[in-house]
Amino acid sequence: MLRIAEEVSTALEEGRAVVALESTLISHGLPYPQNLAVAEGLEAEVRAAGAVPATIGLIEGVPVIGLNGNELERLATGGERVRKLSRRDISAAIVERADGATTVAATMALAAAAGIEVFATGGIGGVHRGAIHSWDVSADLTELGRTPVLVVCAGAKAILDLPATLEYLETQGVPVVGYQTNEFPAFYTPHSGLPVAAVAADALAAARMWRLQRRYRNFAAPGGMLLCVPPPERSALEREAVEAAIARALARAEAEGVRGPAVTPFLLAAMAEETSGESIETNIALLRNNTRVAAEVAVRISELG
Ligand code: PSU
Ligand code: MN
Repeated sequence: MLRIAEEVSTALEEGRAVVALESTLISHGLPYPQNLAVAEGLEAEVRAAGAVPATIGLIEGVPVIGLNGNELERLATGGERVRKLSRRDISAAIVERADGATTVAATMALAAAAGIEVFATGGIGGVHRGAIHSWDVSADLTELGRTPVLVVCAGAKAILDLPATLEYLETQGVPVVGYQTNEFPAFYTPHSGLPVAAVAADALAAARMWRLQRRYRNFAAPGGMLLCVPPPERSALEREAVEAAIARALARAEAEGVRGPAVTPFLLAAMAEETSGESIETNIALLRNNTRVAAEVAVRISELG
């Protein structure tokens, strides 16, 4: 049912560290050719930290855990032909033999099915601004409530309603842990002014929390954990400029009537235009940083056994 790359299945059998990576950010979150360079760069970050990368996506209807170079290129260059797949879309994509990029929700589901516990992304989806009218709440949040994967991110994307996103994560029973910070990061900037539920001082502390959450899953959180890493200071955007750019991006989405799964890719592309490409530089820097932390945590988890 799943095609697991040999390097990945061997590492899993031997109890070595594996880090899952998603493909929606490649196909729909970043423009070509930067997206392909990022996909390859993130795998290199994982390897440099001593873990094995497993980028996840669907190729001709087959869920692949550990895409090869040609497949990464196929998803990076496919544009609109590559579907954006949340968990609910997987079975239809298999039946129709489609190529698909997996969101955080779908990547978590496939990673867990393959036995991978750690996953790095940029920023998770969340409660959209105006959700009180649109009901647009990312399936990433409900997936975190039920699927046991440690997701390393820079918080939720700042285009979202961050206080509402934290409330929803609380409702879902998801531990939100700050990595060397007591503040929920705001994706493009390290500061949201919102508190996290717990703090991990280093990779070992995060690994211990995850191990205990799994050991005590019958009475502690049964699903995922969110480990939130602030974006590197040197690449962070200026807070007021970000808010102004978000306001313009949201106004454009509203004017063009963008709805559903198209909203997030539209807003990320609009943010890139509104910041003359700076948002992309920040996004890439935080992806690399999150991926390095995820690999360090995965190595610590494998050492704890
Ligand atoms: N992180 C990034 N860029 C992205 C995403 C995350 O830096 O494009 C993707 C993830 O795949 C996430 C999705 O699951 O955005 C959220 O989409 P939605 O709001 O439709 O659930
Ligand atoms: Mn949505």
